[in-house]
Amino acid sequence: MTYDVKTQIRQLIQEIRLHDYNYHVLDSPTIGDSQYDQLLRQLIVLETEFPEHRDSNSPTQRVGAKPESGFEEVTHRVPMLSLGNVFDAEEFQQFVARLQDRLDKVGAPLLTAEPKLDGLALSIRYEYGELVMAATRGDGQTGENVTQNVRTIRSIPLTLKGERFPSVLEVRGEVIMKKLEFTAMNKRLQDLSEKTFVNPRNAAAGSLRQLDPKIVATRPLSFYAYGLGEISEPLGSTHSDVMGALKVLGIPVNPGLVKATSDQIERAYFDLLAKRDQLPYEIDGMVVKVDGLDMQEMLGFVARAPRFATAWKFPAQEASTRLIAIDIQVGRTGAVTPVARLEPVFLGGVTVSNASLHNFDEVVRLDVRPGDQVIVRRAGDVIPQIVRVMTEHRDWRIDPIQLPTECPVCHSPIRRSDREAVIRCSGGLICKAQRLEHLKHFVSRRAMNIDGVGERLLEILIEKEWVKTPADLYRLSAESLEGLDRMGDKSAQNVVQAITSSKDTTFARFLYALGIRDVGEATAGNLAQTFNDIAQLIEAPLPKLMEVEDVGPVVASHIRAFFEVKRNREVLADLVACGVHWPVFEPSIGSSCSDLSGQTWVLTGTLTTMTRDEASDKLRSLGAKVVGSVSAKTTVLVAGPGAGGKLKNAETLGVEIIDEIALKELLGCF
Ligand code: 5U1
Repeated sequence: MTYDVKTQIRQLIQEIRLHDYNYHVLDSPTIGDSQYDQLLRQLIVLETEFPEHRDSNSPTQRVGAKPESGFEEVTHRVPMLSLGNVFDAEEFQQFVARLQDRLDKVGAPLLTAEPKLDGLALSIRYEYGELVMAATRGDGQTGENVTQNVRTIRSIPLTLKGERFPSVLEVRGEVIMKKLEFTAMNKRLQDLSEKTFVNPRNAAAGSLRQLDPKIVATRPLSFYAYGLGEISEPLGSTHSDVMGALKVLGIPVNPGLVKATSDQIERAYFDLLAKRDQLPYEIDGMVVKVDGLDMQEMLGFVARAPRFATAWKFPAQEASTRLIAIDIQVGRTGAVTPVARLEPVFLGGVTVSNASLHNFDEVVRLDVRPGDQVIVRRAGDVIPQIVRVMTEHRDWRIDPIQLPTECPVCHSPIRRSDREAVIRCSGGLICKAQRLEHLKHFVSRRAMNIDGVGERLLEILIEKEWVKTPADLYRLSAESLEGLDRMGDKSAQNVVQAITSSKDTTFARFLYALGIRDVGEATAGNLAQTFNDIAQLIEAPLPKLMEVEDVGPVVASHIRAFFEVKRNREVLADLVACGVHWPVFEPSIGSSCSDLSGQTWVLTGTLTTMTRDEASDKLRSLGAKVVGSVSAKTTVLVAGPGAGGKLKNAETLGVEIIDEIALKELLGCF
C-alpha cells in the first residue's frame, strides 16, 4: 500500500515537472491550465495524507516556505566573476587583438555572442540532480542564501531532467523580470496601493531579496543560465556545448546565443541593438566569449574578470540633466500626475525632454525640486524615469514641491482615497482636461473608432464648448466644422460621416468607450456577454457584477459608482437617443445566428475579408469570449495563413480549428 502511494506520488511529480518544463522553459504547453491544476491538486491531496512521502523538491513546494528573518551568508566555492566592458567597435577590436596575442600559437578563437540580460546574478547548486542551494552574487566571493525564494521560480527545475548529470553542478545565470510581466505586476501592486518598482531590474532584485518566499511566489521572475560554477565532471568542451547540455537537463538558457568569428561579431552587435526594444526582457549589451573551454583556461583571469569574455555595452540608458519644472497632467479618470520637464538630453538613441514621476508619493520620495540635476533612465520602450536626484548640486534655497490642493485646469478640489497613491481632480467632466481625455478615449479605434476626430479637433471643440459630452459629437454638422483647424468642406463631411458610421457599434465597444474606471476591453466584453442590455447593467447590484469574469469588488464598485451618477445615465440615454445602437444578442432558438455563449474563441494568422477586430466584435456579439491565447479552455481556434504557435498548441490540445471561410459561414447572419 505504502509502496503504491510512493510510486503514485513519484509519477505525479514527474508528470508535473515535465509540464512545468514544457510551459516555462520550452514555452510550449501540452496540457491546459485546468488539467495541470488537477494534477497538482491530486499531488497535494496525497502529500497531505501521507506527509512521510513528501519531497522537499516536489512541485507543491513552489508556493513559498515560511518567512525568513534574514539571509545566511554563503561562500562561493568558485568565485562569481564580473565582466570587463567595451563600449565601441575599436575597443572590441582591442579585446580581440589581446585574445589573439595570448593565443598566438593556437590560432584565432571561435567566439560566442549572447544578450547581456539586465537582472541579478544567481548561482544554483544541484547535488545528485536535486536543487540544494541558490545564492546571489554578493561581492563575488560571498553571497546570500536565497534558496527558498528561488524554489518559487517556476522556470528553474527543482530536479534535473534525465538520468545523466554531474553529481555536483553549479549553474550561473541571471534572474530577470520580463517587461510585460513587470508592467502587469506594477499595475497589480498599484491597485493594492503597494509600493511599485521603478524598472524590471529593481523588481527582480527586490523580489529575490524579499524575506517572505510566499510573496516571491507571486512575483513573475524568470531565470536564464549563462555559465557554470563548481562542477564534478565536464558537460562539454565549448561554452556553446555546455549551454546545450544545460538545456537538455531542463535549465533555461538564453535563446539568443550565436557562434561567430570576431569579424561577424560587430554585425551581431548591431543586429541585437536594433532588436533590443522588441525583446521580451531588458538587455544592456552583448556578452562575447571564447567558445573553447581549453582556450578559456589558457587565457585565465585578470583581477576578478575573465580574459576570455567581455561585455560590449549598449549606449548609455542613463544620463544626467536638469529638471526645468514639474508639470501636472490630469487624466481621463481625473488622476493628477506629475510629469518632469527636462532639459533635453540624448539617451539610448533618442532625445528625452519629459520623464515620468508616477505620482506625488514618488516626488516626495525622490524629493525632487525644480533646478535639480537628476539622473534619467530609459529602459527599452518604457517612458523615461527619474531614478535619482544629485542633491550635491542642489540650490537649497528652492523649496520642496507642494502637493496640489486644487486641479490646475478646473480648480476643483483634489481628493485622495486611502486605497491608492494617486490623487484625483474631483471635477469630473466639468474639468476640461478630463473631458479631453475622456473624449479621446471615446473616439479611439478600439472604442467607437471615429476616424478623423483627433486630439487637436477635440481641443477646439471643447474650447468652443460645442462638445461637452460624447453625445454632442453626434450633433455636429459639416457646416459647423468647416474652417475649424483649417478644415475644408470635404474633410468636414468625412468627419461627420465617420461620426455617423460609429453609431453602428457593439455593446462591448460601447461599454469600453464609456471610460468607466478599470473597465478595459476585456472586462467590457465580459460585461456585454453577461448583461443583455444597458438597462440591466445600470441596475445590477454589486454581487451580480462580481459574478462577471475578471470583475472583483474594486472594479464592481467603479461600475456601480459610474451608473449611480445621474449625469452619466443622462449622457448614456442621450447617446442612444442620437442613434448609437448595437445588435442585441438573443439566444439562438429559431434564429439563423448561432449562440456562442459560454464558448472561448481565439483568432490567429491573417484574415482576408475582415479585420481581426471585426471578427472579434461579431463573435462577442454572439456571446463568445475572444481571448489571446490557446488553452484547454479554448472552444475554437480560427486560423488564417501565417498561424504559428497558437495553431500548434491547439492541435496538441485537440481544440477545434476552423478557417476564415467556416467563420464567415457561422457569421453569415451579419
Ligand atoms: N550573458 C551573460 N551574462 N554574463 C554575465 N554571460 C555572462 N557571463 C558572465 C557574466 C558575469 O560571466 C562569465 C563570463 C564568467
